[in-house]
Amino acid sequence: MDTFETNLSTGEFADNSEKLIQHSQGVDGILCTPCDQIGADLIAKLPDRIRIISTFSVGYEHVDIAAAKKRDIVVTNTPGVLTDATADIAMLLILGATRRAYEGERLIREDKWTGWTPTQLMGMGLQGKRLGILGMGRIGQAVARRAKAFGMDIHYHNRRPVAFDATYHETAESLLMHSDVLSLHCPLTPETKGLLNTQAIEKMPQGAVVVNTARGPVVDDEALIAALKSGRLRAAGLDVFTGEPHLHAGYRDLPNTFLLPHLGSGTVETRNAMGFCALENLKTFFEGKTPPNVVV
Ligand code: 8YV
Repeated sequence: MDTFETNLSTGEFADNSEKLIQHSQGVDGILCTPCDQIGADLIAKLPDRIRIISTFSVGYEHVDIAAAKKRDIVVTNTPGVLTDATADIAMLLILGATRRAYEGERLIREDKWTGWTPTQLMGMGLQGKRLGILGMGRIGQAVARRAKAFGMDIHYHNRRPVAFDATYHETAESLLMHSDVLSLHCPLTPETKGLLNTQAIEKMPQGAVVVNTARGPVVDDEALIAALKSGRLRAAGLDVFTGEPHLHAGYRDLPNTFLLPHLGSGTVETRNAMGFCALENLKTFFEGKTPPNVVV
């Protein structure tokens, strides 16, 4: 099997489709990441012999699935192996945002801590608070399991109810109304793009917290920043951003944001497992079998 060189670190390939096409000459399959934008235009220009696109990620919004299908190109992803690592980061964001971790860190690093006081940097406790999970797939459920151990009351919205002991909301609107902390776990689709906009935020309880480990564009940045600035929302914990790595500068200026550079799956164990999973998809395909994680 020939191989395809991919950029595993930055968004360099996002506007570099010429390089992708150039590298895909003479090979049969592509191993990519969400940094590689593989849209319909690019797929149309790929050599005929390309038969599979294996993405090193669970999300596959960067590949135009309809265009791949049209050309009979198989698309595979790496679900399952990054569930726990991503759920851990969601909990870190929930804790970091509610307990004001960034503000505390900054006090220490800037040497501005003048000593313990009874009311210093008081955060929001999780016990008995409602965690709203938007998208109750593998990762959503793993977050729910963890949050239960923190005493949270779990609510969720999903296209269909799942076998999980939590309160199901038929609409996203109802979930928003009942979320003291909202954690996003839906895929990025035309339906979910900009889902958390001003109108949606207005439905949330005063002083609620938003956490995003899904995809940046699910959130309307201007709306979230305005709500964080005004105090309508208490805090946000974000691991993903629109236009990564160039996030909206407004997030950096706010004390009530806890920000991470897309670390959801960033453990040695998980990235290794993702790599093996992506390779297994390629290997089984070229052995003439159906790969374990076919999207198309
Ligand atoms: C990956 C992710 O680390 O798998 C996904 O969809 O968002 C991340 O956890 C990233 O996509 C790099 O491949």
